Amino acid sequence: MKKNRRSFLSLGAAALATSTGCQPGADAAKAPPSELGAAVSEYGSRSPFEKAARLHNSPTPATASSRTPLEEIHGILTPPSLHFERHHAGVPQLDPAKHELLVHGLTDRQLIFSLADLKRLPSVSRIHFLECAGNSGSEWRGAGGDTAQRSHGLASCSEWTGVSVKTLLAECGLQKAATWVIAEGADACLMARSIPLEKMLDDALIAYGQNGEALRPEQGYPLRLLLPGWEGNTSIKWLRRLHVTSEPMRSREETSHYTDLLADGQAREFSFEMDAKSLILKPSGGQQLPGPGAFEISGIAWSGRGRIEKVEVSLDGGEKWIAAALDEPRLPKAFTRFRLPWSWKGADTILQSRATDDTGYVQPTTEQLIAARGSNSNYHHNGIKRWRIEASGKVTNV
Ligand SMILES: Nc1nc2c(c(=O)[nH]1)N[C@H]1C(S)=C(S)[C@@H](COP(=O)(O)O)O[C@H]1N2
Ligand SMILES: [Mo]
Repeated sequence: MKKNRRSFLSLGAAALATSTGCQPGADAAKAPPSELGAAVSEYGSRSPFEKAARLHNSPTPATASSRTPLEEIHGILTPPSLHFERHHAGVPQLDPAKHELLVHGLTDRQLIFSLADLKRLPSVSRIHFLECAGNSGSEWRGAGGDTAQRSHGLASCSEWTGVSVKTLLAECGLQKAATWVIAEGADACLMARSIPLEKMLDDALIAYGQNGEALRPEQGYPLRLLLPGWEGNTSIKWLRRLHVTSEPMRSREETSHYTDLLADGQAREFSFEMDAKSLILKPSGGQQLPGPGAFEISGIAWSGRGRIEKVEVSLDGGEKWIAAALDEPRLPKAFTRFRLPWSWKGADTILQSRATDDTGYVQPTTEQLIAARGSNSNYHHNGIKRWRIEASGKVTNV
């Protein structure tokens, strides 16, 4: 990997200039601007030249979702303003001074926490991706979107700050029979999911912070449950209740939705973990290469079961696989950025990437996935994504 990187850089300035099309800087020293710039501001804004935007497909709040423009994001963190959204009854406007979280059921004490109460408890900050189980669902039918945003944009990655659910449950005291926790939101659909107590005591968070500021209303302001690595639907937003029980409630969201219908008519239920996945973003569908020469292939990989160990890239339709360099830090259940220097000769090319996580799980092809699970489901598609570079430099969905 190191060797590849060196040879990319050792092309030398002159070679790089011709291979990437950049010009030597003859009259670079133009006169500096003489006018004053803008004044300081209380809350920042982006340059008017920057146009990255969420893509939304639905005008009604009840079925709304919007997608992160993954191909325009640098590094591994998603700006809150570009975090994907999925909500089933619109975004409620909750007053943080009035919002409360009730913890009850099989606990020694029934407790109500205000936001101020929660902020007095020890806080933790961790970087994790969040991905809707339906992300890249259209790939089951080979109808994947023409861009990375369209096919895979229901995934984002943030630093989340809040209180461990474990800390909270310790405050309440757990009874012996407790095995499940029903989490309920304060939006009009009363979104509820049954979560095994084991997960709650492992790495579940009650988050109030997102990338350094308060959660955005779209992400569940003022409080959300955050279940690292699990299907996004379980990370209940606008969280208002944790009901400790001894069995799952079998809510709409875990029976008619978010189950995976197999070829034999049986359904997988409680398919919580998001399996390892990767995606090449540069280049990716909808982009146009200016012409043959040096490029950096770059993308993201993630696994709901742990850390990304390896990402391999194939430049020839899957014959040969080359290990890509992985950016540090490689955090568990978080996006990991991979990179591979590449010299495109101008020929029609199929690009694809394959992730391996630290459990040894290898990202399958869509064909392997369908052989195992049929193609009835909309959920949990983590198959290898292929992009085609046409001889014209146009990048298209395969
Ligand atoms: N209360 C509530 N929580 C919810 C939802 C919702 O509609 N209401 N949508 C779920 C779904 S399907 C997903 S994928 C994630 C999306 O989180 P985000 O909008 O912050 O990206 O929130 C989950 N939590
Ligand atoms: Mo979702």
